Amino acid sequence: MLSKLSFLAAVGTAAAVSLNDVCTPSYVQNVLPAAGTYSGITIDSSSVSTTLTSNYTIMDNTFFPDGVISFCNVTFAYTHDGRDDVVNVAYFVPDPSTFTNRFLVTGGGGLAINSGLSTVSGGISLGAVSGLTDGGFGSFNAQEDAHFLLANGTVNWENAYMWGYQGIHEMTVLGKAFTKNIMAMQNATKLYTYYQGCSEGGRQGWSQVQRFEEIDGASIGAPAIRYGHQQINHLYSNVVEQTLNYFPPPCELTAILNATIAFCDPLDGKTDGVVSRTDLCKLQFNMNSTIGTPYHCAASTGGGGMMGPGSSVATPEQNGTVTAQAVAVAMTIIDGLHDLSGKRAYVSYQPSATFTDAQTQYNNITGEWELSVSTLGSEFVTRYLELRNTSTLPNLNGVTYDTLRDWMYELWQTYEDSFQTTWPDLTNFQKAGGKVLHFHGESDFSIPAASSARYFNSVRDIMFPGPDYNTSTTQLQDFYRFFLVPGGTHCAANPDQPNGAWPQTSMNQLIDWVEKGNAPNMLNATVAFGANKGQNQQICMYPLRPLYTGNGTTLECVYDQTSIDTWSYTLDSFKMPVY
Ligand SMILES: *[C@@H]1O[C@H](CO)[C@@H](O)[C@H](O)[C@H]1NC(C)=O
Ligand SMILES: *[C@@H]1O[C@H](CO)[C@@H](O)[C@H](O)[C@H]1NC(C)=O
Ligand SMILES: *[C@@H]1O[C@H](CO)[C@@H](O)[C@H](O)[C@H]1NC(C)=O
Ligand SMILES: *[C@@H]1O[C@H](CO)[C@@H](O)[C@H](O)[C@H]1NC(C)=O
Ligand SMILES: *[C@@H]1O[C@H](CO)[C@@H](O)[C@H](O)[C@H]1NC(C)=O
Ligand SMILES: *[C@@H]1O[C@H](CO)[C@@H](O)[C@H](O)[C@H]1NC(C)=O
Ligand SMILES: *[C@@H]1O[C@H](CO)[C@@H](O)[C@H](O)[C@H]1NC(C)=O
Ligand SMILES: *[C@@H]1O[C@H](CO)[C@@H](O)[C@H](O)[C@H]1NC(C)=O
Ligand SMILES: *[C@@H]1O[C@H](CO)[C@@H](O)[C@H](O)[C@H]1NC(C)=O
Ligand SMILES: *[C@@H]1O[C@H](CO)[C@@H](O)[C@H](O)[C@H]1NC(C)=O
Ligand SMILES: *[C@@H]1O[C@H](CO)[C@@H](O)[C@H](O)[C@H]1NC(C)=O
Ligand SMILES: *[C@@H]1O[C@H](CO)[C@@H](O)[C@H](O)[C@H]1NC(C)=O
Ligand SMILES: [Ca+2]
Repeated sequence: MLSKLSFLAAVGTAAAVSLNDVCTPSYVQNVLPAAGTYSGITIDSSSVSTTLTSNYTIMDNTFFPDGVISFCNVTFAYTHDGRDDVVNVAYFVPDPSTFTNRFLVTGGGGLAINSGLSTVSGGISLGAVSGLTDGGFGSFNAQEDAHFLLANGTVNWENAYMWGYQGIHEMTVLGKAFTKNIMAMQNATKLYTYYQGCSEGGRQGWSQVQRFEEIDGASIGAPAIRYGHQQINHLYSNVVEQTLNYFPPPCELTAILNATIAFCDPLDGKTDGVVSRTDLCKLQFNMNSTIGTPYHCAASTGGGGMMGPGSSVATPEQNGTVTAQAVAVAMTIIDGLHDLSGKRAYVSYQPSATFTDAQTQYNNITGEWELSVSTLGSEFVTRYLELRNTSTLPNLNGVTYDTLRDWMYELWQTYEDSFQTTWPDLTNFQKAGGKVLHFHGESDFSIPAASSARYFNSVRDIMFPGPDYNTSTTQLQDFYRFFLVPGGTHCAANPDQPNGAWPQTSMNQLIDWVEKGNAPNMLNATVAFGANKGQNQQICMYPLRPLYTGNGTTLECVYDQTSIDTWSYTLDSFKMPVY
């Protein structure tokens, strides 16, 4: 202890400690979090590793502007006392001369608990020590599902809770202590702690905001919250196809999508290929009008379908006209899951999102397009409900809309306290001064934009039940602001609507809010590709909606009750409230 303090005093007095100086195992061993920083956790100081990286280039990153950074990748392992496990954490340390008293917590995506360099690198460019964890899954690249079962029928619940919220929480608490030590911060100096993540990383962000007060500001994109509903919903498009007994060639659905974008683009007052008002699109576009539209897609040699990674089977030229059956499939998908008695069970994608879950596969023996069960959805039936070590369902025989509703209910109940992540009371976080900047691509094909709008409104209803809509919304926006990103797809700018801008600098705005009190009324966004790459656009704060006047020259954020109402759904297929 004495030697550690004198060591810190020594480095503290040095005029300048360089990145080179701190990037050694012996330096790091002296600045590890003190024993007892996290009750029940013991750090293995012999596990420390350090790797220096100079002049790493960030380019075309969805969530951070371009830049060149240098950093030290510090890793160490810890164990949970009484459990013979190993959890690895990594902290990416900027040059001490560029440190800004910030720590960035990062999450993963899909079934990964971290995103490697792609998110921490942006933290470095903001002068933050930036952390990630392996969740105890064996390595930084391990996927959670590979370790979810100890054997068929036996859940590794430790893994489940580490994934649900605990792993990132532990990494946060240890990382804050480590950051203060390695940067020789004075006790009184505030260490600003941020979170950034999208999709599963967005869910992981909410898991922290809902339970803990460690984070000062969270930038959360398209979170995979309401996990049970969300994951089973990936099977809904397939069940629609099966129920209506029509398996559209991918090109036919793309033709419907293209016609939807063409019709709905100008409804926002600006003809730019971007559907900035999917709500008006829902209200005004009748997909039946696309019946008879000719379509053509060239043959492919395999390795990926029209609408994302499909089977590797070579597909023939697709040439035809849009059928009434395909339109019925598309309309039923957009309408969202209802049980067999007609009660609504879940929300769906906005019109203008690609029909990715509906992807069919070509059978080169029969020459027909047929059902291709979404593995994103099926794994939650086989592994997470049936506890079988496989991610694929061979078919959906006997599966009805009621079956999907029941699967949602079972997953919700089973994982309510680990994965579901919809706790709507954020009072403790708010009281601690925390801020959330939440956004969602309006044309998201994987997590419905309406899912985020629903959670925003659930928090409003639970936290501010008394006041009227406008008043409660304003009270909520004091610490939690939500933005729909026009044209945006799943956690990214959208190649189908290339003139739409993506909020690449949301972290800067969050920092400005947390550290200077400048709450963002609009989100700053940048066009990611196409002829207008680099162009700046501003994004309206929900529930206000964009509307261009002056032939597309002037953006207004308007209050439109009819449009607001399209984002509200009664999920009366469930007796319990679905937040
Ligand atoms: C990093 O870039 C700087 C500025 O261009 C240069 O001076 C330095 O030598 C580079 N460092 C390494 C390790 O390449
Ligand atoms: C950080 O270092 C660890 C240990 O050497 C390594 O496994 C990991 O891949 C590194 N991370 C990155 C993003 O380079
Ligand atoms: C699950 O299957 C994978 C791939 O076949 C295998 O590597 C793994 O050991 C299995 N896990 C269990 C718990 O049986
Ligand atoms: C910082 O806080 C710790 C724990 O409260 C205390 O032991 C230590 O003496 C303080 N250091 C300084 C420099 O104030
Ligand atoms: C849909 O629109 C895209 C982008 O304009 C185009 O590349 C594609 O060929 C169109 N597909 C169909 C089937 O209309
Ligand atoms: C679309 O066409 C179907 C079949 O003709 C019909 O049942 C449905 O009401 C139509 N929908 C709209 C919105 O016009
Ligand atoms: C059918 O697809 C399979 C799998 O890609 C391939 O091996 C086979 O050659 C194809 N057969 C024909 C007739 O194209
Ligand atoms: C598509 O099919 C129609 C009708 O069979 C035919 O007239 C047209 O030439 C075909 N187009 C292409 C590009 O193959
Ligand atoms: C575990 O379940 C999978 C999927 O049902 C099956 O393929 C595998 O054989 C089972 N393993 C054992 C040891 O029973
Ligand atoms: C709510 O606020 C909007 C402006 O943001 C205003 O247009 C609307 O009239 C208000 N509604 C009520 C009921 O006050
Ligand atoms: C807003 O985005 C533009 C690019 O679209 C960028 O140049 C500018 O620095 C950003 N502003 C802030 C405050 O981050
Ligand atoms: C409106 O804007 C479009 C696209 O910039 C332009 O082609 C058109 O001439 C404009 N119309 C008027 C009436 O200014
Ligand atoms: Ca438009």
